[in-house]
Amino acid sequence: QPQIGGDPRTQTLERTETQRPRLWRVLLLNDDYTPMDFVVMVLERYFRKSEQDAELIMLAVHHKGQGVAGVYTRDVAETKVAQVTAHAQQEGHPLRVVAEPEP
Ligand code: TYC
Repeated sequence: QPQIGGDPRTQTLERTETQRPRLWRVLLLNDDYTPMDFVVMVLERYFRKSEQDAELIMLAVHHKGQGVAGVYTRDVAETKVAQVTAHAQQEGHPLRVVAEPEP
């Protein structure tokens, strides 16, 4: 429906479809020092994984170098990165966590 006011030569068209936001992967990166138990705890507490899933993901990161901890909208992904990085630093672990957009 045409809008009231504005430039009379243009009109705004309504679209009822909503766009889905781009999703971001939160990746855990392997290192030689962070204890396996700490990584499993992180996956359970911050990424809501079961103990079994957390152990599988941790081992996959340990062997392959990196792995997906979870997929979220950008704000949530960035918050996870900040929270986990802060927790790891508090415990003196060098764990690296990053977010990247899904292709
Ligand atoms: N490689 C670490 C170890 O042998 C364990 C580890 C797994 C560290 C996953 C980081 O993202 C990581 N203690």
